[in-house]
Amino acid sequence: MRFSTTQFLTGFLTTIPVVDAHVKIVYPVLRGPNVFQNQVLFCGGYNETGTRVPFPLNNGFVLFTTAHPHWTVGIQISTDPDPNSFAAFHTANGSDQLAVPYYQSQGTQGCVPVNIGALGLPGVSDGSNVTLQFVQNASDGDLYQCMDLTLSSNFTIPSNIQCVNITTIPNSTSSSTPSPTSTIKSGGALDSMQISSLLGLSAFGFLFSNLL
Ligand SMILES: *[C@@H]1O[C@H](CO)[C@@H](O)[C@H](O)[C@H]1NC(C)=O
Ligand SMILES: *[C@@H]1O[C@H](CO)[C@@H](O)[C@H](O)[C@H]1NC(C)=O
Ligand SMILES: *[C@@H]1O[C@H](CO)[C@@H](O)[C@H](O)[C@H]1NC(C)=O
Ligand SMILES: *[C@@H]1O[C@H](CO)[C@@H](O)[C@H](O)[C@H]1NC(C)=O
Ligand SMILES: *[C@@H]1O[C@H](CO)[C@@H](O)[C@H](O)[C@H]1NC(C)=O
Ligand SMILES: *[C@@H]1O[C@H](CO)[C@@H](O)[C@H](O)[C@H]1NC(C)=O
Ligand SMILES: *[C@@H]1O[C@H](CO)[C@@H](O)[C@H](O)[C@H]1NC(C)=O
Ligand SMILES: [Cu+2]
Repeated sequence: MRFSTTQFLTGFLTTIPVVDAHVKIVYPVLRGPNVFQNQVLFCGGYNETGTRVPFPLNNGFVLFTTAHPHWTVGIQISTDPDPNSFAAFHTANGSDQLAVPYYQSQGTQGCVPVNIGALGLPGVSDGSNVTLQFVQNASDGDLYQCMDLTLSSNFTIPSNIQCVNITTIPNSTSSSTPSPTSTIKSGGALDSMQISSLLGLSAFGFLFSNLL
């Protein structure tokens, strides 16, 4: 979803040209640079495998920030050396092969523990290549981001990257959420989540610090 200052809250957001507010993976590195409008596509718009980065075989995590107050996330896993379609993240019976089952939560930041070594996937061990596809389902549907990894039993995530959930939602978001009707009247460029996020100053600051 995209919106510009001229579409809404003119005068309040005078210095902000365009803001995209889907989801942003903080850790690990993505298959390719994040392009917000492509998050609705397979692997966030990247079909080709990227440069693999080391990731802990056990006790890793995926850290993300988001401007959607309420969301469902899950993490798919593929052992295909070049996973280039949703099917590469499926089990033999066509269901999603999951490193982390889908769960519902809320807040501006989520940290999802990922223990790949404990999944018992055939052939997956120290040194294996895997790809994770992070999926977030919130107010504007499914969003995808991929991470191409090489698993290592001796790799430690840098200590400056802290696995923390921030589950609080600014009070203003719940009290001043406009109706879906008013969202449509604004031109369809904003959903109620975006508007309510912008109406909360702390959420607004969050957008600047984390999503731009
Ligand atoms: C990725 O694959 C899809 C499905 O085959 C295709 O529609 C899309 O154009 C491809 N994207 C790129 C950037 O090649
Ligand atoms: C599909 O296979 C997975 C394991 O590979 C299993 O957990 C799941 O229950 C199966 N789903 C169906 C619908 O059979
Ligand atoms: C993992 O991927 C890297 C880079 O693509 C490749 O050089 C390496 O041989 C692969 N390792 C395995 C075990 O397949
Ligand atoms: C995501 O949410 C939409 C409705 O908001 C629903 O139709 C869709 O099935 C959901 N997808 C998943 C993977 O849960
Ligand atoms: C860590 O494990 C990898 C194999 O996964 C190995 O190549 C590397 O030498 C190890 N590093 C250390 C510091 O033990
Ligand atoms: C974040 O919240 C999820 C869902 O409740 C939970 O599974 C996970 O362990 C939490 N992460 C941390 C670092 O507490
Ligand atoms: C948010 O609301 C709760 C409960 O109504 C209140 O305790 C808290 O002080 C409020 N926080 C802010 C920042 O206004
Ligand atoms: Cu969004």
